[in-house]
Amino acid sequence: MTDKTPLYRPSADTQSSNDLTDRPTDIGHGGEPHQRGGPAMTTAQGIRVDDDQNTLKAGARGPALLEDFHFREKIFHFDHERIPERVVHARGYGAHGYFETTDALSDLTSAHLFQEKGRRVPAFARFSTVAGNKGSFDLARDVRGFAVKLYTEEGNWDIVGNNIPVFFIQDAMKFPDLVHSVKEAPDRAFPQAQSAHDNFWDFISLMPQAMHMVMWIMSDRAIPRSFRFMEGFGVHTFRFVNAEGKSHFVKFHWKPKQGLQSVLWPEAVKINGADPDFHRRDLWDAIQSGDYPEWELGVQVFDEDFADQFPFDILDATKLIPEEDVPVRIIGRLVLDRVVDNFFAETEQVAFCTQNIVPGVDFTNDPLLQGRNFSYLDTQTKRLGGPNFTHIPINAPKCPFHHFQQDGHMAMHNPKGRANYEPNGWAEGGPRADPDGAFQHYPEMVEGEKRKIRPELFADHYSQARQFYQSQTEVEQDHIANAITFELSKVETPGIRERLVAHLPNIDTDLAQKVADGLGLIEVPKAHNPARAPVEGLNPSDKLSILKNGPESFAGRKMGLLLSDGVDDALLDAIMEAVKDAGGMVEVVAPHIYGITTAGGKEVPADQKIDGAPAALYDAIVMLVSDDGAKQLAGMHAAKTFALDAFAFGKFIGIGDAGMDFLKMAGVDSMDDGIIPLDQPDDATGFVETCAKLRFWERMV
Ligand code: HDD
Repeated sequence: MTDKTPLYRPSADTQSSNDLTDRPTDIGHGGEPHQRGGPAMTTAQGIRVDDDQNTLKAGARGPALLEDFHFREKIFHFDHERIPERVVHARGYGAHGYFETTDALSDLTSAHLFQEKGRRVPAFARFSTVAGNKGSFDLARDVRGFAVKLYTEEGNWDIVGNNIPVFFIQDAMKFPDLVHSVKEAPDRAFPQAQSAHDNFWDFISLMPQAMHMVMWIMSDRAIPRSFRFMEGFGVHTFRFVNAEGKSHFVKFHWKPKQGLQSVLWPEAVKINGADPDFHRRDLWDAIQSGDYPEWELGVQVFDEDFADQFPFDILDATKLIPEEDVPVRIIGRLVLDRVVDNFFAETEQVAFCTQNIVPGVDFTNDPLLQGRNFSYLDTQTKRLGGPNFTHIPINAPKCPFHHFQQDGHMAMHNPKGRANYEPNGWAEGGPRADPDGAFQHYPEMVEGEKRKIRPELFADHYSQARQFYQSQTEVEQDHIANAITFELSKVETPGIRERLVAHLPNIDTDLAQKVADGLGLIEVPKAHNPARAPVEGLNPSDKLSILKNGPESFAGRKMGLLLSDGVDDALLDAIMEAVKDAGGMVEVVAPHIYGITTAGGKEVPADQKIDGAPAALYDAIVMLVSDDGAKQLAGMHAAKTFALDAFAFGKFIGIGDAGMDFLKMAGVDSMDDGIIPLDQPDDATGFVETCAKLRFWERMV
C-alpha cells in the first residue's frame, strides 16, 4: 500500500465518515458556540484545535510527528492526572454546607464563631474509610473518617475526627505500624480494604492498648448504613480558652439528627458487590433531593479537677469520657446542603490538618494529637505537590490573610511591591504580628525529664473495652462476637488467633467463650496478664449502643418496592405516598428496567432490575405482586434471593396482593409479626410507622 490509499478521517461526532469535509465548519472566533453546542476546543495555551481524533502523521499510514503539540500536550496532561492518594483515608466523599452556632459559649471560648447564637460559617465535610485504596468499596468493616473544615472569620478550623471516639494506639510513633498492618500485605498486595488478615491481627494481638478500639471496630459502628446515620468524634481532648485566658478541656461530638443506624455484616458483603458506592451515592442522592443531612455539634467540657479524679488519663486517646459522667452540651449544627462541582478539585484536594485551629481553641499534650500535628502538614505537601496547597480554593481561608510566604510550585497569590520581609522600613511594609485577636498558645506549665515514656494510667487497656461491651444490647453483643469470629477465621496462623482470644477474658468471659466456640477452640486460652489491674464496676453507658440511639421515623431511609405487572393501583399509590410523607425514599425493583404496568394500566418505571438490587440495599421492603407476577418472580433466582434475604436480614416486609404467595414460593415458610399484610391502602401509613424500628429483631435471635 502507498499513501495514495483513500483517506479516512472520522469526525468528532459520527466517527464514521470518510468525508474529510464532515467536520465542524462553523467555528467562530473568541470562543463563541461551536456548531455542535459547546465552545471551540483549544489547547491549554488557548490555540484552537482543528481535529481531536487523529494524530498528525506523515501520510495516512506514516509515522506520527513529534511536531503535533496538541497531541503531546493532551497526553502529557493525562499522564499527570493523578496525585498520590491519601496514605490512609484514601476513599472518601465530601460535601459543602454550613455550621451554625445554636448556643453561645463566650464564657468558655473566645472563638468568634461561638460568641453569638446564629453565627454561621461555610463548612466542608469529608467522610472516608481508612484501610482501602481510593477505588475500594464503601462498606468495608472499617473506621469512618469524619473530617470537617470550618471556614471561620478567624481562619480555617479543621476537626479531623472519626466515627469512633477512641483510637487503636496511644502514641503517634506507632501509627505507621498500625497502618502497615491493616493495609494489604506488602508481598501479595491483598487483601484490599479489610482487617480480616494475619498481619492486622498479629499486630493488634501484640498491642493490648488497641482492645477498646477493637470492641468498637468489631461492632456495627464499623458498617454504618450511611454517613448520614453515624456519629463523629474529635477523639482527643482539646482545650477551650476564653477571653480571660482561662482554659477548660473539651471533647467534640457530632450527633446525626437522623439517629444511628448500621447494616448487618452479611448485608455489607452483598452491598459491596451490588453497589460499591453505596455511601457516596446515599450522600449525593440525599443532598440532591433536598434532604440535607444534619449533625449537632456537642461538647463535653470539664476542668482539671474532673481530669484529676477521672480513673483514666484524659490525654489517652484509647479512652473516652462517658456521657453519663460529663453530659454533651449541644452548641451548634452542621448542615450539608451542596454537593461538589468537581470531585477532584474539592474532595480529592481538600487538605485537612489537625494543626488548623482558631483562637479560643487549643491542643492538649495527647501524644497522638501532638504527632498528628506534624503528619498532616507533611502529607499535604507530598499529596498536593508543594507548600502552596492553601492557594487551592477548597483549602483557602475565606477570611482575609496576609503573610510574607512566597513563591514555590504553583504560587497563585503573588504579592506586589518589594517588602517581603519583616521588619522593614518601607511605607507599604506589609503585615505585622499583632497580639490583639491573634491566636495565643495556652501558657500551660510544662516540666519533666526528656524521656521516651508514657504515663502509668495509660496502661489500663481493658476497663473501657469491658464497659463498651457491657453497654451493648444482646443483639449488638452477638454481632461483636460474630465479627471477631469472622475476622479471626480469615487469619491463617492459629497462634495469632489464640493470642487475640486470650485478651477477651479480660474484657468479658461470655464474649471470650462465644468467640472460642465460634472458632472451634477446645477451650478459651489463658488470659494475658493485664499491665495494670482494670477498674471494676464501671457503669454501662446507653449512649455507646447504636440500637438504643436509633432513628425514630422512616425519614431519610429507603423502601425497596418489589413490583410485578398487574398490581393494585390504589395500594401502590398509598405506599408511595406514605413513604414520602414520612420523609423516606422509594426505589422500584421489577423484573425489567422498563418497569411494570399496574392493573389500572399505569406504567411505573423501575429504578432497578431485580438482578442488580439485593434486599440489602433497602431499609424495609414491600412486595406488591399480582398472581401472575408471583409465579413469574418465583421463577427468577434473583427475586427468590431478594425475598429470602429480606426475611433473613430481619427487615419489615409489607405484603400486598399475592405477595404472600410469592414469599412462600421463594422459600420463606415461617410467618411472623415483621411480615405485615397490606390489605388496603389505609394500611400503608401504619406499616411505614412500624418500619421506624429498623428491623424485626425478634426474627434474628
Ligand atoms: Fe489521621 C488522614 C482521622 C490519627 C496521619 N486522619 C486522616 C483523615 C481522617 C483522620 C478523618 C482523612 C482526612 C480527609 O478526609 O482528608 N487520624 C484520624 C483520627 C486519628 C488519626 C481520628 C486518631 C485520633 N492520623 C493519625 C495519626 C497520624 C495520622 C496518629 C500520624 C502520626 N491521617 C494522617 C495522615 C493523613 C490522615 C497521613 C492521610 C491523608 C491526610 O492525612 O490528609 O497525615
